[in-house]
Amino acid sequence: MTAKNKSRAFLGFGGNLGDVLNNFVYARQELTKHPQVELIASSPLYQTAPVGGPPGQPDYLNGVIEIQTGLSAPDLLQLCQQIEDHFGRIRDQRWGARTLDIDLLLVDNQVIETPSLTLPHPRMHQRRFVLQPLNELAPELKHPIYDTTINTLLNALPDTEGINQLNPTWSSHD
Ligand code: A4P
Ligand code: MG
Repeated sequence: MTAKNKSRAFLGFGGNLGDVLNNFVYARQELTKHPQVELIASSPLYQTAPVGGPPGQPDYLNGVIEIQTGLSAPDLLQLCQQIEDHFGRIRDQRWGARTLDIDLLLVDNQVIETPSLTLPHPRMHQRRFVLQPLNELAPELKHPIYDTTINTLLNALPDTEGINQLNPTWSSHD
């Protein structure tokens, strides 16, 4: 927990169907409307090649936000899922194309392994589309299981995943 018993959390945004940038902006706004969620920072946005899933799906848009929150990790997940559902997200195919996916990447140093929530996100350390935006916000933050910084994890990735930083970003204000 950080100041005033609040947690510092990093959320990964991804999507590759419809007006994803608009969905990101709306979802970030919805999250921060919650009285117990405060936006701290937003990463640049990236166009990324799909990792896994069915062949032929479009490129993704990916980004990471940092928040401070009084919510527990399960309550934060529930809030994120409600926002995903608002966009008509249908969870039919694992790693399939989606309008909006919000993943809990890190919540303080919490390590959680339950059927509905794993923290840190179990695949974040392998993914450039997560580590590159996260590295813009918190390069020195340590992964609670690997005890290694985000910057070190990023630099250890094989340079094979297509990823391009985009301009414009979330809005003209950041
Ligand atoms: N769940 C468990 N832990 C978490 C967590 N830390 N954050 C559970 C969020 N959810 C968590 O997720 C399935 C279940 O995971 C949820 O019910 C939740 O209780 P989902 O969002 O419904 O389905 P999914 O996203 O298809 O599955 P999964 O396994 O979360 O996939 P990933 O790892 O999120 O990968 N390529 C690019 N370039 N960019 C992407 O953003 N994303 C994926 C999805 C694949 N390839 C991609 C991208
Ligand atoms: Mg997911």
